[in-house]
Amino acid sequence: MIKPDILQVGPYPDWDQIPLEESFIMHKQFEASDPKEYLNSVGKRIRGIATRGELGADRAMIEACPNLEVISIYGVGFDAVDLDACRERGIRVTNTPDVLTNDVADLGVAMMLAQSRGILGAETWVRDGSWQSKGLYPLKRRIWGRKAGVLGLGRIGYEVAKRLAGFDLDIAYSDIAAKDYAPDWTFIADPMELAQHSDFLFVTLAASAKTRHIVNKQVIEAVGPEGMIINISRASNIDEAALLDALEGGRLGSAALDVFEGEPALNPRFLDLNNVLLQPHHASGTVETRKAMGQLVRDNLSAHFAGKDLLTPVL
Ligand code: 8YV
Repeated sequence: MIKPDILQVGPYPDWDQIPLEESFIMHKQFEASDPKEYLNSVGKRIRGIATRGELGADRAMIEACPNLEVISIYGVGFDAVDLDACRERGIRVTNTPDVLTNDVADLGVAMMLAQSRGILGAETWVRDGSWQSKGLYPLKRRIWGRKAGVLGLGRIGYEVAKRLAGFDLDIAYSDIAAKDYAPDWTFIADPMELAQHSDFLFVTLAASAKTRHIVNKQVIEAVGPEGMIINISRASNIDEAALLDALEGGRLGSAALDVFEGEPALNPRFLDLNNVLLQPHHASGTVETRKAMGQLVRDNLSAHFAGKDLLTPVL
């Protein structure tokens, strides 16, 4: 069988790269010195794109590949893929839901715990000798018994809330409508009211043009000087400039963030703040989950080229 030509937008671990190359001709755009020129040179051959959640595929990339049939995303988020451009051309799109849900939820809760209890600062306190020279570490805030708000009770939000229930937090959530699978948690439709209610606001909703800056200045300030915002979704869900202003001005207590506008570069204002926990977009970054994601990327591509049903279609 002739191997289909696939445009590869970003690198994968060897355990994915090797099997990908066994089944497909991989064109590694990310290795090209001039990615645009590279795309123009291989575009006509390309029948599939393998990309990552945060890298996506924009209209220019899709248009440069006139024979494109399928885009397989290594990630659950499809906000960086131009779905309109895909619809116009009948291009199929797949992602990797479910396999990463628990790890993303784990990291969100771990970030809340780490930030609330000052775990990173406490580690430094031991290592730099402050424990001996200065004495006891400054007191931090408890999490149990306090109020959590989950903005977006989809797969990931649900797993976050389930974990928080295990930590004895009082749980409320916002979504388009109340969920019958969440009878024990309080539904608060309005994100602003949810923020007012919450000591910890978890941002777990899938990003789209509609959710851009859903966490705006008012929502951020409603969480307040004692509150924390945890973002394990996409940076675009929060007005980052307003977030920085509120963190700098003490109108928001703290934040724990796995995602940033323009990542991996980030606004240098974050680096001067000691009330924010910064993580390098690695919520799904465990060996087990990444292997499952890579397998699903390949299985979706193989299914498409074998004329079978896609395993996890977006479009
Ligand atoms: C990944 C993601 O970190 O699932 C997503 O949408 O952004 C993440 O799981 C990313 O796609 C890996 O590069």
